[in-house]
Amino acid sequence: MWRLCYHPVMTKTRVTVSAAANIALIKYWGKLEKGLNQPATASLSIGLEDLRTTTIIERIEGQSDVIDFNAPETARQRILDFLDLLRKQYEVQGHFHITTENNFPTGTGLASSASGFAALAIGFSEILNLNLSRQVLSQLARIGSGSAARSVFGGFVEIIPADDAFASRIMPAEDWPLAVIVAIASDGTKTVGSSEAMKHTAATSPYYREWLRSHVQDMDDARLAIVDRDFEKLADVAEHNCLKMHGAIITTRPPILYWLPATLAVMHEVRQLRESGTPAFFTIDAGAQVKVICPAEHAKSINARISELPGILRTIETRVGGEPEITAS
Ligand code: 2P0
Repeated sequence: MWRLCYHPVMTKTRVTVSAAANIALIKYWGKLEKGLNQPATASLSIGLEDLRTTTIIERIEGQSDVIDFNAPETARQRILDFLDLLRKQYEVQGHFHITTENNFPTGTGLASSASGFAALAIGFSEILNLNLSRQVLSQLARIGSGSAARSVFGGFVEIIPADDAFASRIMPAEDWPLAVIVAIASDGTKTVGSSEAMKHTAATSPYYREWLRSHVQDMDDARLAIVDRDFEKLADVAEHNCLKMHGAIITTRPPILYWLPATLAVMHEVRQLRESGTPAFFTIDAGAQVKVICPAEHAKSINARISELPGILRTIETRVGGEPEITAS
C-alpha cells in the first residue's frame, strides 16, 4: 500500500521512509547525452521486498545539510548534490539532517542507489507536504540514480525512454508470487561504477549498437511474459538480456569484467536446476552477485543448493514486493 498522502500541515519536522531495491530483468545500460540520467534503453524490474534503505529526514536550523551514512565520501556527496538540486527546483529554504542506512551491502551491485534515492525523493516530498505524484517522484528519483526511478513503485515496473523519463507499474507483486535469492559472491565494492561503465560501454564496445537496437523486442517479450505469468518465457528473455548486457560490458576496451568464479558457479547451477525440471533463472547487474528468480514454492530448496556453492559468501532470500513505506513521522 502506498502510504504517501497529503497533509495540510506545514510544520512537519521529521519523516522516515523505507524504500526497496529493485533488480532489472530487462536492463537499463546506457544514457542519452542530454538530460539527467535519461536512459538510452527502456528497463523492466522487480522490487525486492526485504532489501531496503531506511532514511530519516529532519529539518534543521544550520547553514548546511548533515548526512549520516556509513558509506564512502562520494556516496555522501551524491546525496548533498541531490538535496541542492531538489532545493533549487522547489525553491525551498533551509537544510536537512539525513540519516540513511541499508539493510544490505552498499555499492556492491545490489542497487543500493535505487532504494536510496527513491527514499530521498519520497521523503523530501513528504516533509515539505509537496504532495508530488508518483510520476514526479519517479522523475526526481531518476535524477539521483537511473534505477531509482523504478523503486518508487513495488512489484513489476517499467521505464520507457521519454523526455524526463519516469517509471510506471506493470503489475502488482501479489499477482505473481515470485521469490528472489540473492547470492553474494563478493563484499567488495564494484570495480567500476555503473555510470562510468555505461559510458565506457557506449564508447568502446562493438556490441553497444546492437544492444540498443534489440532492446525493444526484449521489453515487449518480457512485458507479455509477466502479464501472462509465463515463467519459461520470462526466464528466456531475462537471461538473454542480462547476458547481452554483460557481452557488451566484457567487450569494452580496456575490458570490464564484473563476474567472479562464484558468479559462474551460480549460473551453471541454475542451468542444471532447469534441466532437471526446477524453474529458475538468473540475472546479474554491475557486480559479481547473482540473483536467482523462481516461483515462491521452490525458493527454499534452490536457496539450499546455491548457498553450498564454492565462493558464495551467503544468500538473501526475498520475494517480489518493495512498495515504499512512510514508517513514522
Ligand atoms: C539496471 N543497472 O537496470 C541496470 C542494470 C546495473 C545493471 O541501473 O548512473 O546506479 O545512477 O543512473 O542506476 C545501475 O546503475 O546508475 C543500474 P546511474 P544506476 O538496474
